[in-house]
Amino acid sequence: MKTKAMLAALVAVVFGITLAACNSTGNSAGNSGAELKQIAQQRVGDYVVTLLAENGQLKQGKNKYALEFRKAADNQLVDVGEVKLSSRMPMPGMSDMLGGASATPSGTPGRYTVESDFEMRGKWNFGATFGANQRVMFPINVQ
Ligand SMILES: [Cu+2]
Repeated sequence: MKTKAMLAALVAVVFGITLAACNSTGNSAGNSGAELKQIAQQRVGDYVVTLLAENGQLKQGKNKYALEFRKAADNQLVDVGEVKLSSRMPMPGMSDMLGGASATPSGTPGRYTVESDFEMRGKWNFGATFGANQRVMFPINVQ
């Protein structure tokens, strides 16, 4: 009886671990396999816009990360057509430093792959224009 109970407990643990492993692979959306973590999120009209990066970090230099658009009502990913980006760093006493940034559809509607170049560490303003000229601006910290 005791052995049976222990065996049942073991089966439950193994099953739990398997489930957890399945969940984590299901959630990681990066094509390199590293887990994408949310950096910033904003609501704009009917949309929720989320910025995600591997390990939740943006680093000096070239970065590849993800931008997601969801309908606020049902939290489902939604295609928003062309997405235009701007990436600038306010510099004291001079004009903003610009970082090239582009968004391309990832293949999953509503999820875009972003490539950008941050020349310096520090605070950048990362903006996106989408849909019917809707705008979102994320203050981000580049490490
Ligand atoms: Cu700068």
